[in-house]
Amino acid sequence: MTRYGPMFGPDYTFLGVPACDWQTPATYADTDVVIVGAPFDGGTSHRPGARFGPQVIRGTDYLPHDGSRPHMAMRVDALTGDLTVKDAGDLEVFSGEIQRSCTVIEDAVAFISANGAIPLILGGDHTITWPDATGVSRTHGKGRIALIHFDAHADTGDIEFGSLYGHGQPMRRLIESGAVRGDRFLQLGLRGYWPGPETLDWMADQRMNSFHMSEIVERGLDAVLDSAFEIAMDDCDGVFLSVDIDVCDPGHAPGTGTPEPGGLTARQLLDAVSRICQELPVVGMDIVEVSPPFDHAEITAMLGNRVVLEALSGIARRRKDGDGPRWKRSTPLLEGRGTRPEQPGQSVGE
Ligand SMILES: [Mn+2]
Repeated sequence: MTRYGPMFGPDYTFLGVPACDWQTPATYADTDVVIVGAPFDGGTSHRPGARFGPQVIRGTDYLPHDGSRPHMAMRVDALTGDLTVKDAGDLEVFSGEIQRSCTVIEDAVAFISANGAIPLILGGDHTITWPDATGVSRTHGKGRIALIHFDAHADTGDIEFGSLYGHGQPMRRLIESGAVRGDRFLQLGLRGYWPGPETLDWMADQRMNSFHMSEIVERGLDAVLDSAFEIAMDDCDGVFLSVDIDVCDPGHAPGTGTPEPGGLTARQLLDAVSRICQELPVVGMDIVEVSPPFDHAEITAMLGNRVVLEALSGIARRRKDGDGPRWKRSTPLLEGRGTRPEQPGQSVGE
């Protein structure tokens, strides 16, 4: 095995799941999801530190790192039994070399995807979504995947600080290359003061779908997700899910580089990620911008860990249910009997 391991600190896997080597497909044959770290923050425009994101997302949990996490409500264990997950460690990315790092990431993601697993990339700053989604599109086809993007910022800048590549520009580069269609971009949670009018005009020209925080507040998150799902599944075969942790309010995710007040709650983000992974064919995912040096009491690190778990549990539930109706969050508890696993043929909640 030529596994590179971690760029920083000891070699542990996401909550103790088995290790694999992304360059050796035999080490992840029949594996549903391969987690890989991209500890790159060389594209950060403001506070750095997201290079330390992968290790804290992997390990920040008070429960044993035993490779098992039965989801109390959804009745699936996404780490063992109902889904097979392995962790390939980090990719070797030097934060001083953006283009070389992005090439490494794109090739690894494309290879994992071509070998039949869903790549789940732990960032790193948001620059990496450019190679992440490009890599997945190399397997699934240019313009064939929709991109659901949670973020305070649109990340559609053209040239920032004199560079074409950085954490404010990945979405523009993806649309320009044709990897993702502008009109199959679903952005949720935008707010604040960036980008400016010129970039917003460009986004409108691309027919991007941006659901601002104000719209989520007015219509409700579920209604907005319903609209987004309809567009995402129109003439696309799969979804790439990109979660910038700064979509959450800084009170819920302080450890990030460019915090913007007035965002989603942690609860809303977890519910949204769960719904997406249950209801849509997710073929790739990344979680980015967790910056431990700016975190407090591991609030952001814990949320990052739970976003990954909620996504995996949603994927596991979808695999179990097939493409049928999604598991209902409103399933009533059985009064006085606790909550029991739903058995086939047994009616629950009557
Ligand atoms: Mn972003």
